Amino acid sequence: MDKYEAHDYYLLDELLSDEQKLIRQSARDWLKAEVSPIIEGYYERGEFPNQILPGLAATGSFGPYIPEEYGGAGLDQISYGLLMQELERVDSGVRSTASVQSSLVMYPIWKYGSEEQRKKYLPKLASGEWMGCFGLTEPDFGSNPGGMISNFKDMGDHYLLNGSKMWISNAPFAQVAVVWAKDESGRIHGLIVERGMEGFSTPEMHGKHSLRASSTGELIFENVKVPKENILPNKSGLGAPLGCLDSARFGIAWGAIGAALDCYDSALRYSKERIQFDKPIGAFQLTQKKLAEMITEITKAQLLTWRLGVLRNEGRATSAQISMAKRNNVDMAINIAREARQIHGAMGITNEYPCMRHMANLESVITYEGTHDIHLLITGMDVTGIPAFK
Ligand code: TGC
Ligand code: FAD
Repeated sequence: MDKYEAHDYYLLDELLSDEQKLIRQSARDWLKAEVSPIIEGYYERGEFPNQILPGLAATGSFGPYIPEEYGGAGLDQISYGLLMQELERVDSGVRSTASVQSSLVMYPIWKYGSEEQRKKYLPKLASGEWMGCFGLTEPDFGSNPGGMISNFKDMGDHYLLNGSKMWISNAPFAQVAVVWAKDESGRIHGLIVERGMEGFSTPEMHGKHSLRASSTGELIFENVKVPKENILPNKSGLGAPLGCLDSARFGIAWGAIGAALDCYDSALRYSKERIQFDKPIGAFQLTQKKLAEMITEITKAQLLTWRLGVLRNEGRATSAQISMAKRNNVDMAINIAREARQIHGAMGITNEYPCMRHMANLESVITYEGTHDIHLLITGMDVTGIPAFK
């Protein structure tokens, strides 16, 4: 049974609207009833629970901020953040699926797509009838996506796409892929590639010790004929995919707090129940130090993301501010998962408690959407004005 209780040490709920709290509560109730009971099994088997897709869509998690005219929920950025927090409280893989669908597939179609593309794809993506994936990373170009070699040629009545992408969330079951590739002049564009196009395949990647309840694959393009109307017309260059990453990284900054809260909540409860040396382990100063530091770090992260949400609602959040929150909050969450696992002793390594699963998941989260060190360098560049990537 999912005994999770939310923790709000600085009464930040007072800063939320009734609508934001309602959206969060509905998602929490649905997740407790439908996803918590099954997630460990799917994680162990290394499968994504496909049957939860309609429920995820009903919570508004697919395109929370996409306007209602395109099938989205038309919510503000803080609501989006709260939804990602609830999803990641249960599992980072579940949040990943929603992040990719919303920020990496629906967002570019909404922001950079034509009106025809918006009408064709967004409602089906919002309802979960179609799932999408986002192909930026290549086998030899991870942190440095600008070096990508996937490319397309203008053949007159269509584009001819060649190349490959690796580590792509949702790829094995997605109907639609937003793929970033270079034109003949070397400029990066987004193309919408659909399952069934000849020469396009999506083999699943196996052997992950992390994010096991999320499906990850490759995208392979062998002379794929992409119709000309499938290019995203309104933005090109590396800034286009990086703009999508801003939205996804914002969601991760909120989501990581969910994983941290779940670990803290479990450790706090366990520390009051587990007796050693005739006392609950929560009575020992060393356990209290761990718990006190956890709730302090969670509270700081909650404040950071709340302010970031306000700035994003006002259109004032910078990419570097989002980077800082992604790096800080994921690092905070992974450290809390490790400490919480220790408070559970040997039981902490079992699937009766969520800490080890969160800890393993967060190893992916600290790497994808820009590694911890890349985000550190983004902050370094922002404060000095000097890029240190190359
Ligand atoms: P650089 O020269 O700095 O920038 C190129 C152009 O992009 C602009 N730009 C941005 N635009 C919007 N948002 C941002 N965050 C931006 N950052 C940069 C920049 O102004 C420039 O524009 P212009 O007009 O001057 O051309 O590029 P660089 O090649 O030096 O690279 C910079 C760096 C290292 C920060 C960037 O490449 C980077 O962020 N690398 C990390 C790669 C990454 O995050 N990949 C994520 C793949 S997707 C994923 O992981 C999904 S996980 C999904 C899940 O399951 O949740
Ligand atoms: P590399 O870039 O090879 O980095 C290796 C190490 O070198 C890292 O520690 C890095 O910080 C360090 N490093 C690299 N460059 C520098 C530098 N200039 N200075 C200092 N240190 C540096 N990508 C997608 O496009 N779509 C997806 O849906 C997607 N989903 C993913 C799902 C999972 C489970 C995972 C694990 C990854 C996913 N990714 C996806 C890929 C992810 O974005 C990349 O793994 C990430 O950007 C890092 O690239 P890399 O793994 O090639 O590491």
